[in-house]
Amino acid sequence: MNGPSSPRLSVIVPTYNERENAPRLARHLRRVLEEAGLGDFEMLFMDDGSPDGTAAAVSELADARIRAVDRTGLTRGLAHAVIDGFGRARSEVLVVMDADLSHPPELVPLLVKAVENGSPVAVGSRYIPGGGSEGWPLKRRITSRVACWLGGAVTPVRDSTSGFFAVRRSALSGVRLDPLGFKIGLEVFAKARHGGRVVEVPYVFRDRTSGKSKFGPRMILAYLQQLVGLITARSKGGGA
Ligand SMILES: Nc1nc2c(ncn2[C@@H]2O[C@H](COP(=O)(O)OP(=O)(O)OP(=O)(O)O)[C@@H](O)[C@H]2O)c(=O)[nH]1
Ligand SMILES: [Mg+2]
Repeated sequence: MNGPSSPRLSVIVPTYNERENAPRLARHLRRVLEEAGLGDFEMLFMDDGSPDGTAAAVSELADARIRAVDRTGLTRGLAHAVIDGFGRARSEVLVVMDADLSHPPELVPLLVKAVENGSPVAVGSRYIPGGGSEGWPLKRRITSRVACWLGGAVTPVRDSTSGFFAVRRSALSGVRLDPLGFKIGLEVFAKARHGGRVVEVPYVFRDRTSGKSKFGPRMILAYLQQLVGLITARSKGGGA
């Protein structure tokens, strides 16, 4: 997959009804990457046929490095979209982030460089010194903390539910990722072959200012199911 014409990094962004946010993120991230000397990128917006026209809004940017992939007809869902993105991406360094600008584009060069410097996985982390979250109600903050604490059963990553990370493709080769629910990060942290070499880089999560959240009780249930799956796989000898 990785040939001489492959870009240096692939950024995979799952989107559903993010018409305002997705082009904004694309422009902002493009500037950050160019300024960091990482202009040789591709961005894949993995869209599940958003009725608000997200894919068309991304295509209007008319930059060959920025693509919207319309997944209409394929199984919908955040994890499905990201795993599909891993399959379509052409680079060795894969970055995953949300479209809603909760994940600061300025962190992406740090995550990429951590992976290029030998850490197979680099995670944007709210739960180490220097990290944090702004704008979330108490209920959401508690849910996130409990989810991360539970995630500790399968990975040493402190922000184990982070959806903002970079991973070396080779660390995923031969690894079967289950496309369950919302937390593809946890799946990657638990299963990628990183040998414990995981770097966490602090950032402050900011609640979305436009578009609607897709988080809900169903996501909590899916998370618990995912955890049980990961713990079972681990007890059978899988995982990093
Ligand atoms: N392709 C695809 N993307 C999705 C789906 N659900 C959510 N997303 C995207 O995944 C990212 C995370 O979803 P959010 O709704 O922001 O979830 P969250 O960050 O936990 O919740 P909030 O920050 O409260 O909105 C966003 O970029 C969404 O557009 C889906 O079913 N398919
Ligand atoms: Mg969000």
